[in-house]
Amino acid sequence: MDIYEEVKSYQRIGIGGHIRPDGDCIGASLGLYFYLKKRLPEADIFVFLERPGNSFRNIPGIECIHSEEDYRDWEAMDVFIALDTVPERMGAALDLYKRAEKTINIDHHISNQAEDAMVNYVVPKASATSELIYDVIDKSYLDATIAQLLYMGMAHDTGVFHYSNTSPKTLRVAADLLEYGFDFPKLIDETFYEKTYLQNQILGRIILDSRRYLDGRIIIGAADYHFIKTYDAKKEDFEGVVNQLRITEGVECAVFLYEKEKGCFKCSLRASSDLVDVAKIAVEFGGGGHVRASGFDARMELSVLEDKLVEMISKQITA
Ligand SMILES: [Mn+2]
Repeated sequence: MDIYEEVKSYQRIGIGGHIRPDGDCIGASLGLYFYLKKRLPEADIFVFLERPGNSFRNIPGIECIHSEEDYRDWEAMDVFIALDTVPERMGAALDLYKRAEKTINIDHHISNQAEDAMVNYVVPKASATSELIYDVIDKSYLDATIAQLLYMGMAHDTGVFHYSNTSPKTLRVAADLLEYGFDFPKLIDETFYEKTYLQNQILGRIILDSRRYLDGRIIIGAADYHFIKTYDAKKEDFEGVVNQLRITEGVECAVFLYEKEKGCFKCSLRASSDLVDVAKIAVEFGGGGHVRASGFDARMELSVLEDKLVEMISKQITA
């Protein structure tokens, strides 16, 4: 796909991603935004994402993002590019996506069936949607701004280039992006590693109270409504918790349950080995994701949900 060819004849171009945008979603959206602005200076280009977390405060273009809760009054886009998401997970921007004359979908999620948009570029083996943006742009327009955004997206979705989705191509693309010169240690420290004191406190508490099953091959941590209220914590205060659980010795599958509203849990799953396909589990609950990282929402009692997950994961591990 050549994204410029797909959108060059349109005036109003919308770019959007999934709710609770992560580093890849933000990097891909803003990277593509700066690329298209360069190639189509006369076009009206908009980025629609829920407000990114505070750790992204210093990245280029962060102030250009529209985070309105309702777009029904907006004039329709001519073309809408959905990144790193299926339409259902786009939140308020779904309205603009639906009203657009042309829709384009670029994603690396295996659960994306690639039939929703008019033009689809879905490559599950790609490490990140940001890696796919690199594929669809003319490299002669790359600059330090675009490069650092795509690099950030790839770094986030690969756990800074160490998850199994990191391919030789991922590293070649990252190497090429580094050629443009930007402060990558600061970028990755600030957007990926840095934690607030509260985040560290919460992480400690959740690990202290975590539970292990199947001889320690499954670990589950949870933050119920009371916990969240006690610490006056926000969803971003729990970032990285599930990965910390996952790297516990002997763990094949880690689960983090977060009661986002009373009675409704957001569930994050991570697998350390090929014995568990966590995408399969998430899909059964109406969620999605990748073989080793997935998520879903469930309205269920914590103990019931936990038992159910332990049963499903155990079945896969011992199959
Ligand atoms: Mn992604």
